[in-house]
Amino acid sequence: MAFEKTPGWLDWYAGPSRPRFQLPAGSVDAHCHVFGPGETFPFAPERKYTPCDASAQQLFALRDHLGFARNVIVQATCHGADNRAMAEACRTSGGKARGVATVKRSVSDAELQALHAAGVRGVRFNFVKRLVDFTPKDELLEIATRIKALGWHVVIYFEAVDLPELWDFFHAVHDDVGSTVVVDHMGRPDVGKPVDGPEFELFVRFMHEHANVWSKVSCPERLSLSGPRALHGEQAAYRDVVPFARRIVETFPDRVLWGTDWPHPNLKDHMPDDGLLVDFIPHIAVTAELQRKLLVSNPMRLYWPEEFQNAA
Ligand code: 0GY
Repeated sequence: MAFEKTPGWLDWYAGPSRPRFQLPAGSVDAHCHVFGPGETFPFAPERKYTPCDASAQQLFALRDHLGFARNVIVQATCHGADNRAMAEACRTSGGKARGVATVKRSVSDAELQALHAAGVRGVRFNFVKRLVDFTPKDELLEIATRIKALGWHVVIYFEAVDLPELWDFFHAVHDDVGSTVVVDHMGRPDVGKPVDGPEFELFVRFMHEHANVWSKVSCPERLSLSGPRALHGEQAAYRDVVPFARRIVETFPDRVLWGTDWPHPNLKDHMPDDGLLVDFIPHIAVTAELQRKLLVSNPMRLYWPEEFQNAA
């Protein structure tokens, strides 16, 4: 089935540079997606955008080019709760990819088992209003309880202004259900505000008060107001994101993950060179030890616990 991309859609960057930063051996790109291809895995009728195709083979080629060993493939909203593209990508990875699914209350135990066999280890609850329709909290709590039995965790995506309203629900998932909770992109802080201002302080407090909340310190290209160019003689692209990500990495070194976010859905202004994104990492994880935790031991502990001892 042929799909027409959302007008103005930016395709992923086809000629990424080779990073100058050498990733530690065994590094995991812990947040990326596959889109379709639409001919094989049609996009969901309820989607809010129609992307370009971005296949598993193209993702694995990028993985090898950048120097990653593994991927965690997160279900993108354009596929709704149809996890076939993501699950098939995990299956064809030869054990080098795990997945995070989106499921509905109606999912059967057999379907959950099949996703587990494919490599899925978490579900994603999305609260970004431009991406998804509302799902009742009792449905999400029911899903969280069911997937806990499989040893899976819950990935949450929300924007910073919505954290106060969502706090009690996240607290229930963490404390009542007992799930590990992984936050996408640091809860999308407004990096135009101070890193020690009330909004980001609330996110830091959220992590302090919940011992099993983790954060992806990903997506500088999505959060940055200063953009990809190094300005005013400073070296880091996306430099306004550095203090936010660095603070989380240094405060919670054992609960952070990093991912490219390839193929970068819904970017409006520019499409990042994934090689340059990798070169951002040493600005936010400034020692070899922090880099090893962020890129190897933390994602291995969460997604490949059976191999974690070898990676630690
Ligand atoms: C991301 C961010 C976005 C999109 C999705 O599943 C998705 O559609 O996650 C976004 O538009 O902010 O993590 O890829």
